[in-house]
Amino acid sequence: MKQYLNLINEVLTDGERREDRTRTGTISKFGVQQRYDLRNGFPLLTTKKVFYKAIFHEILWFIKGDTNIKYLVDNDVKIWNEWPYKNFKESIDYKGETLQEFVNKIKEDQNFADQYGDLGPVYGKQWRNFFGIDQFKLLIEGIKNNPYSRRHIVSAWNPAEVGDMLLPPCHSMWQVYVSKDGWLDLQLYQRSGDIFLGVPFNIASYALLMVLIAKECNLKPRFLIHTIGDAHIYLNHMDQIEIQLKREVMPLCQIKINSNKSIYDISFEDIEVINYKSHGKLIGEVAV
Ligand code: FFO
Repeated sequence: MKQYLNLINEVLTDGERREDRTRTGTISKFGVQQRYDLRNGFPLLTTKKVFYKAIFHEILWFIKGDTNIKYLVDNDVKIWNEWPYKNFKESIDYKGETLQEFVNKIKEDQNFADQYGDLGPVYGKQWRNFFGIDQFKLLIEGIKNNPYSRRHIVSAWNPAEVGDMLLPPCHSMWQVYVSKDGWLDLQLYQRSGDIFLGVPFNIASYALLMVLIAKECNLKPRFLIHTIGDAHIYLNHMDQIEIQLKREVMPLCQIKINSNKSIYDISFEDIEVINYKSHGKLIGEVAV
């Protein structure tokens, strides 16, 4: 995946030093685009080891229309924990619990999870119930019934509800294109991209989404076009970024869906990763 390293270089070369909401500090460039050809393999980063289990659970969680971290927590996926925890800390029920204690409570206490595990009307809600509209179902039906339409769009950005979300969607909208010989392309518009932590996840998420939609609609996945608004590298990720620039990219892995279930019923166990080779894990702190 040379494209990811190109993206890093582009931001380092053209970007500006900026302060941001989380007060971590970034180097940022506005308006970048990368193209991944899924015919060459599944775009899971090879310049660091990616915890893909989290990515798969997250996308299934979106498709289910779920917005509560309980499902993720029950499956040991930690990537969304910080935001509900921050919200809990600001509540009257907070009695000094650590993040780990908070997560254990989400796991063990359904009432607590209902009250403090929800992120608000984020991705799952908007995809499946945007003021009553099931955008995802309409998209699948649209691709099947009118493949060459220019309106295969799902928007997670609902201006009337962003204020109620613990974090407004980073990947805000996406469009599917069906080519005449049965290829499925997808373009994602991401308003804000954390290049070290989030972007590797976001690329693989939408690539998996393409694989799932293509299978459901009898098409073959081809181009993932990833457009990012504010593409930024957090200053506390700079060492990990430099290490990756020195690493050789490796051949990509493949992905296989081992079931004929509908896209609404596919489960984590049905998704198989084949031949994933990568360099070692790199740890970085998430900006909240
Ligand atoms: N907040 C920030 N600052 N950056 C982001 O990319 C995002 N996200 C969502 C929402 N909030 C964000 C959360 N996605 C990790 C990965 C994706 C995340 C949040 C955190 C992360 O820490 N990954 C580590 C560890 C994974 C693990 O082992 O659990 C890693 O990949 O090394 C953008 O979508």
